[in-house]
Amino acid sequence: MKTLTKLTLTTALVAGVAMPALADISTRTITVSNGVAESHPVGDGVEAMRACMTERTDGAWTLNAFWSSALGDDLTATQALRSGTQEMVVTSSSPLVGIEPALGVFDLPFLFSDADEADAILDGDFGDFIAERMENSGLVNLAYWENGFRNLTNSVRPITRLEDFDGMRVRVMQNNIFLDTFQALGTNATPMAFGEVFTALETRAIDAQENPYVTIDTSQFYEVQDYLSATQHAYTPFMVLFSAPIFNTYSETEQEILRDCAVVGRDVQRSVSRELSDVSLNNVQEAGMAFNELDGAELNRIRAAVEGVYEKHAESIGIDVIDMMQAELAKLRGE
Ligand code: TK8
Repeated sequence: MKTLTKLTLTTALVAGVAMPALADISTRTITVSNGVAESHPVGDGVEAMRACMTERTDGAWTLNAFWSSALGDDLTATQALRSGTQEMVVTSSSPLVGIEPALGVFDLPFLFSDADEADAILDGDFGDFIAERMENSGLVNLAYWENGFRNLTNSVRPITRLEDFDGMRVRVMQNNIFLDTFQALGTNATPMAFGEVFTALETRAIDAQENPYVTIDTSQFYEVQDYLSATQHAYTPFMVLFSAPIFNTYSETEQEILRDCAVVGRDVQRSVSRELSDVSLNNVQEAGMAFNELDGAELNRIRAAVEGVYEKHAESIGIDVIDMMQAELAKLRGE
């Protein structure tokens, strides 16, 4: 009797009678990895994306998430996407400049003045242009999520003026623009994958690192760092990347579900990120970090010290890319 029912159902499915709306949706397990902890707003974004997928596929898809670099760092995971051995990663754009040099534009110091500006650029023509470039490298960018404005933490002294950076051993992302920015500030900068940062701070192999408040909080850097200074020196995006070799085997309906659900996740992720930012700033101070802001005149001196980074990297990023970014920003600023 059981076999008969199954047979009937199979026949109906093959004939396209049953569940016509789901006809081009297969059962799939999608792996997504990230370097941050699940309590980071990326966790909320992934959860929203999962709920969206479950609804749209009627439960045919499973989204398996791995946190805290459990599957390796951002760059390793991204290479796995390119070779088709992993579906998805939520990664900072910065470690991927070796794959797509144009991404370096997002690493330029003091580029965006606020989150609205970042959203407008990332969700507009410029973001689309970068996404198209990624496809040449076997990567489909489903959406831009928020990493955020970055701030320096260290175990030596509060950064209140330009001279305070002097000689500090700072971890930077694996990215030449960050490396040069921090060298220009007088620090001893070392590129390192995110997953190694906590231990390097704990063992005092390095003195400092820079990340948004939510990351300093959710990765518990307050346990191994004493000072937090609001340098706000760069805004870096997260990219929700999907493996192009795998994406190309999905039906059009499935591709649309991926894109739509990444945008659903984006809206949740960004709003949680912005709500949590102040909470995190408060948390890390309660955990013992000394927080300071920098006065305008000092911030101007810091900006002036890193100005040369733009010119030094213009050619490798692409002069056309930087011009396009500047033109878009001028438009947004009504200049
Ligand atoms: C997490 C990283 C991290 C980034 C960094 O995988 O490396 O400092 O800001 O959040 O992408």
